[in-house]
Order: sequence, then structure tokens, then C-alpha cells
Amino acid sequence: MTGKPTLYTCAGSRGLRATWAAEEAGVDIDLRLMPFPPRAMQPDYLELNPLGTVPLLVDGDAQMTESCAIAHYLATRGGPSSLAIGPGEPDYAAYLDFTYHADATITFPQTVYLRFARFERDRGLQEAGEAYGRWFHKRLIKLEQRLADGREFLCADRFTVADICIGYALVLARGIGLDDGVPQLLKDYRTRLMARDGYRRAVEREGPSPFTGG
Ligand SMILES: N[C@@H](CCC(=O)N[C@@H](CS)C(=O)NCC(=O)O)C(=O)O
Repeated sequence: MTGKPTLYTCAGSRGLRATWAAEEAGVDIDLRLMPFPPRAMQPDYLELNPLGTVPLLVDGDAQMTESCAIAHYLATRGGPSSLAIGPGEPDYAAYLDFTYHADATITFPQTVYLRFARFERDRGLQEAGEAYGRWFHKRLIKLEQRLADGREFLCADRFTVADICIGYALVLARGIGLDDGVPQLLKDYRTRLMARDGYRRAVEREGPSPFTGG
């Protein structure tokens, strides 16, 4: 693939998974930051992505709207990479599972909490939002058990896109007031991830955000 991929996102949103993956993989992206939510703040964005969600990656004919898939794509765009785990390698299944788990199971309840318990309290659904916050905390059990043996990263004894995808959810938890129910083991894991140069560069590129507390 020639040319630069373009990443449309909002600072600190799930698009941080993509910016972070690009930094770790050394992929030069054209980063287009928009005010949140673009659906309301930048309506012409709907012409590019009718969902109105971020992130959106455009790379030649390819258009992607799932943050974890984009992170995997950017990591492997130039060929096999230590940031991904391929078929036949140890932990291939775990790699896929945690990468999908990150958004489908972990970030989903976080965003329902954020919407009804924080952003749209006037809708009277605050209690439902808080319940989703507690549901998020319960769903951390699988990560806690995975890291309980002292391993540094989720898969194959090395840093991968699975850590980026899960790590973002833990960063988000801290930024939106859900940190009290996050086990110390996962906070320590997050600290290790946030110390990476790739993470720091990504956050610096995106700038301050209400989602990540930066
Ligand atoms: N599953 C998608 C979800 C994308 C998504 O819903 N992004 C949120 C921001 S983190 C968004 O764009 N919300 C604004 C809206 O829905 O208008 C992903 O992982 O990228």
C-alpha cells in the first residue's frame, strides 16, 4: 500500500488505539482531529462516515470504523510485526480474543456509563448508567485472572495490539471516573503501558482530552 493512511478522530476517543498503534508500528498517518462529537460539531464528517463515529481510517480504497481492527491493520500494514500474533504462533487465539474483548465487552459498558451517568444526566437514566459502570468493573475479571501470574503483557510475553486495545479501556476508566473499581493489578499494568514511548507520542499528538484525563 502506497500513500499515507488518514485517521479521523477526536482526542482521547477510541481512536487513540489507532494513533498509538501507528506510533508503535512507525506508520506515518495523516491525523485529522475533530471536536467531539463530530456528528454535531462537524456534520460534513457524516459524508465520510455515515455512522458519525470515530475513529475512521481511510487508506486508499479501504475504510475502517472499528478502533481495534484499525490498530491491528496499522500494526500489520507493512507485513508481519511483533505487535501482532499470527496463525500458528503461541497465543494466537488469546491475541484475537483479547483484541476483540477490549471494545465489545469492556469499552461497551464504559460508554453507556459515560453517556447516561455523565454526559446526559438530564435524561433521568443516571441509575442505568451507574449500573453499566458496575457491570464494567465485573467484566474486568478475565483480565485480572490473565495477569494474576505476574505476566507483563497479555499475550506471548510481548507487547501487542491486544495490550493497546485493552490498555485504552483502562486509560478511559481513569479518565471518566470509573477507576475506583479497577483492581490494583490492572492499574499497575496500565502504568507500564502508559510509560511506553509510543503511548506518550500518541497522546502528545492528539492533545488534551476529557476521556483520558489528559
Ligand atoms: N466499536 C467502535 C465504536 C466507535 C464509537 O462509538 N466511537 C465513539 C467515540 S469513542 C463515538 O464516535 N461516539 C460519538 C457518536 O456516536 O456520535 C470502535 O471501536 O471504534
